Amino acid sequence: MLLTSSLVASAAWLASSIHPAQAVTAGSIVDGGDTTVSAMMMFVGNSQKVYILDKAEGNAAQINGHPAWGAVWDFNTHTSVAMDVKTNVFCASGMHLPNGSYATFGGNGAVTVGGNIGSVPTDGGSAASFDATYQDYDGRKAIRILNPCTDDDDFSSTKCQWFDNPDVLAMQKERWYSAAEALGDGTIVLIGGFVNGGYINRNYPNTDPTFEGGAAEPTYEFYPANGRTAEIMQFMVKTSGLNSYAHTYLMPSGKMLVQANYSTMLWDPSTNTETDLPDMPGQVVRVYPASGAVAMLPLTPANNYNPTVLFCGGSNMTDEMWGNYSWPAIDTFYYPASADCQRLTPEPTDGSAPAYEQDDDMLETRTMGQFIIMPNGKLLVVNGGENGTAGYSQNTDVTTQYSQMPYGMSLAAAPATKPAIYDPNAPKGSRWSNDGLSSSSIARLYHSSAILLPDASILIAGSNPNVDVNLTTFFPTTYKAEIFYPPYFSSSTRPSPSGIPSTLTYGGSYFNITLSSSSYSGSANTAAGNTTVAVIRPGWTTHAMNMGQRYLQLNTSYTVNNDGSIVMHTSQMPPNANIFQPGPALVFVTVNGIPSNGTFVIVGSGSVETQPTSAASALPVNQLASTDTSGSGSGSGSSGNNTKNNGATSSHTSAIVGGVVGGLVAFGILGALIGICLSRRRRAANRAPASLSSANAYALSDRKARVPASMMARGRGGESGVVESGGGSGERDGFGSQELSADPYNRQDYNASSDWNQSTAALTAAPPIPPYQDDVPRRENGMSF
Ligand SMILES: [Cu+2]
Repeated sequence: MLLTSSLVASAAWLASSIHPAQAVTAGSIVDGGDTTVSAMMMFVGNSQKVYILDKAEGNAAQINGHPAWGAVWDFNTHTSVAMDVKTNVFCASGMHLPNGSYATFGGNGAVTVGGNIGSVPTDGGSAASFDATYQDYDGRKAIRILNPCTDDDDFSSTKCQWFDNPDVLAMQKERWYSAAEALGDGTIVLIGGFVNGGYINRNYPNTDPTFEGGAAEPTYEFYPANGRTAEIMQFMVKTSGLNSYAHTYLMPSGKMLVQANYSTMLWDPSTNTETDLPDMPGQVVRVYPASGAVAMLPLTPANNYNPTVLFCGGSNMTDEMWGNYSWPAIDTFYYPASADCQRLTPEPTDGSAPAYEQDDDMLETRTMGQFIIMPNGKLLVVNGGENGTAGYSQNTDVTTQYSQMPYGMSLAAAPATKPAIYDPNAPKGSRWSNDGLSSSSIARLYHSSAILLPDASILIAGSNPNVDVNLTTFFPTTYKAEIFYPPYFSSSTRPSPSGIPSTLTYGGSYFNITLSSSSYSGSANTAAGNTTVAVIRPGWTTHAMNMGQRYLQLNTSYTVNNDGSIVMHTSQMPPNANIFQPGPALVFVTVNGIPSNGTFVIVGSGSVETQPTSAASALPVNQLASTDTSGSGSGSGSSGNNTKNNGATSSHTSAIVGGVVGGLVAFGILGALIGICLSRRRRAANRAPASLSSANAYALSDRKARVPASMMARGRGGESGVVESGGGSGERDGFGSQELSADPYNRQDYNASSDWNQSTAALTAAPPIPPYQDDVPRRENGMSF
């Protein structure tokens, strides 16, 4: 009898799962199939599809007669197919639009084999408009729009494909590694970036911090521009060098937190005025290529929706260590990343001055770690390395020959393969734990990515610290995806809420979500008090960032019925679109720490416009059942309590490990001299001959792992076979085949996917964008990116 009922419970979980039927183990990392292209960038389009972008490179997968650098991965089958992308999307930024479409911004010029400049040169030979071999177009100004489609749509139709035609729709400036953040009306702000790539965004010494001779783009601009022209952001000048992929978070006031180098400010996008905030303690750099893990903590009724941003890891390399556009001055792969974490509440409501607050160190040093906010309000950190930085290069100032580079082109080493979980509500000293979490066998270094899936698991993919596809180096071009199952997957059943609307408004009438008694186990009255409704935007992931990622817990009250069903009376969004910008999101209902599957919703009006708001309606008072019944759902997640009633269990193991790592960090902070000594010592250790099993062909999760001499001398991958075929394709014929002739976001018929079914009001068409002419000379393409 007991066996039978547990089988039934197991079957119920499988039926409610939107995966293929397979048992999953909490804390495990399992194969997620192949991504066709290396997943440098990803976003979740709907409940079926994850869209993936790579740089233009020599992927084996072909589409329309050239290597693919776009793909779509199916959540149900864990398989992917190539999608055509016209322009080189290398190191773009991206963001959702209010109607559920996604946009990507900028990238690289057209390249050919080996990352070399494509066959149709432009800009005096420093870039290319097209390459005949890879058939990629210049993507530096591109704005590409995708309307997510489902299997009910025709994927071969124009409306399901990337709109990618810079002749029609483009930014005013050439940008890669720009920041992107949405405003409260859904407008996207693009900030800064490189014109033509490089390791960091400066020459050294830094004599032209504004433009770097034309290689830096210190301006911001809007999409849709609606007549607004690009303007210089003074903060980009101040932070010159370490200012690409700036961390940007819109605040409730409408100002934006901007963090780059070790500086911080609040920026008013309506007036372009800046208010300095304190510097990052310890001068730890969090932006690319230090690439710390950064996220806004959950916005909750308890914190009155006032944002706090968490910065973890990155690098405390000093100014002279960073080098310039070409490469770092030190052997970064021997230099420990930072484990330091700081919190910042940029707009305190108690009258205090904004100040960084020391948080618990991560359990390990980590560069390129990234935060995924889970439905239970905890943050997963995943991916990255314990040593070094993002970027790749054929040499450094110290190791001048590529044949002597110990990890090929990778500027990071010692992959951090074990995720960890941060509980923002736990007492200080006990916020981090990796108890019960598995390690991956795949290194996820530069150009890897991760994102929350609608079933509350996490998709992990990518890694390619190489100029072009290289399958035989230490840290190869990676096509394998993995799925991480957080501890709440220990529950055999999940809440199955009904009544979640397809759109949420800013303020207005509350709605009811009903949970049947099979959605939880134990006391109904207790479960009701332990239920949260969260709106999560997983964001657009690249370079260890999830641009636009936000978590907002809605206000709720409850009525518990005597049949064990629970009605959650749920408020709409707070009546301020700056707190959670309009656009697509997932709604998760979490009971006793166990989340439901996410339901896709559109927050706001679906259009780029000042969002309609109304006052929040009062919620009914809580009503417990007079006869408390027990739910028929089985099991309860090891993650235990949710954000509302957090018990904050602390782990002795994590405290001990944290202490050890903390010691290492303190050592790292001693500065350049000791850091370099340490580097030399590690380099010597790394170069000592040793045997290495084939299963561990790189220094996986052990920064002291040794690399055999036989693996140190390697050919220059991807440099052979450069094709320089000539110009006939420079006519941009490829674009002519696209029928759309206007900004696709502004087309009413464009966003008609059955999954969204969201009407899209027409926008005022943006005025024609004048061609941008830079007066300053361009630099040659750098070696490092
Ligand atoms: Cu990149």
